[in-house]
Amino acid sequence: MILVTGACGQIGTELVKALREKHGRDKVVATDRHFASDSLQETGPYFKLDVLDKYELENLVCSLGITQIYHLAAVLSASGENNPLATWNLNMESLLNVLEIARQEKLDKVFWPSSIAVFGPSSPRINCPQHTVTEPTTVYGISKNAGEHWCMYYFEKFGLDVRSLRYPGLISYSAKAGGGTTDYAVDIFHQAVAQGEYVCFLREDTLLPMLYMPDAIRATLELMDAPAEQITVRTSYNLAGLSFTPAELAKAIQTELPGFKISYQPDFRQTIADSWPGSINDSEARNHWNWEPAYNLNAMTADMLKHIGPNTSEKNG
Ligand code: VAH
Repeated sequence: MILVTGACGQIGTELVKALREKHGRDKVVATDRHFASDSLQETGPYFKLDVLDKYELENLVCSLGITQIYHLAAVLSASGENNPLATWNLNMESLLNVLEIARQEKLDKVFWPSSIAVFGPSSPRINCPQHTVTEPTTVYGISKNAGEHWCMYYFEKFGLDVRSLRYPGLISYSAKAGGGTTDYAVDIFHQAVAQGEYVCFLREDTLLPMLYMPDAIRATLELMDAPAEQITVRTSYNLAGLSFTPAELAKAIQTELPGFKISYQPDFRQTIADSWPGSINDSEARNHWNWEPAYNLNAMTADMLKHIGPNTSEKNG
């Protein structure tokens, strides 16, 4: 029996769907601090849950016979800077609640998302390796960096099978991204279809590592299905898909929507983006559990526009 926290978020919305398809709708319990979106409630069990309430979480785990937890609830990089201590508290206390309950109840597995936000200005900018300097400059990145070491501690000290991925910026069409620095790469599609133009909050040449959500979900399921002995990185695996700049993404959109226009008004999120690597080396994930992304920039762009807007060929007249 699987429990997902943060089920209403950008990853959670897709991961609950994929887990329910894989394991059966009643084997996956979705939870979030919000009331559920209809689709989540229609497709299986849902509970409103505050992940900071350890007692409530433990009750749910024990009463439902949970054996795995996917703990997604967190505050992201941009929102996190508005309230640093509340971000640290939610991101860390909730993870420690999950790790402690998983240890005490001897759960089979835990998944926890980290991020390329654990890297900072002193990390290699291009092809950033798995093992290198991690000096994050956001509270989100600091919490993910610390969380990775807590995950490794619970694996080494208590034998808890907790696994993690350093997601790059994730792009999806079904749930709006919320509070991230890479959100421009989601918003741009909605604006391109709705308005035919987009004002980007990052500079046109800002290279960032990204991944299309179908690839991210598949990577998560493949990581969790791999034999434990193959998972030798117990902080969090680098994961890469594609890297591009806003200008390159706009160009890809223009091949489908020729009239689309972009302009640039960098804001505070530029400083965050500039602190992150432009591309990631994920050779450990490829070698340890056969990771391989499927979507390139053009395939992702075509699929996003196919799902977000009216048929683009009609739109082009
Ligand atoms: C953010 N989408 O922008 C997240 C992600 C690498 C970035 O972790 O905060």
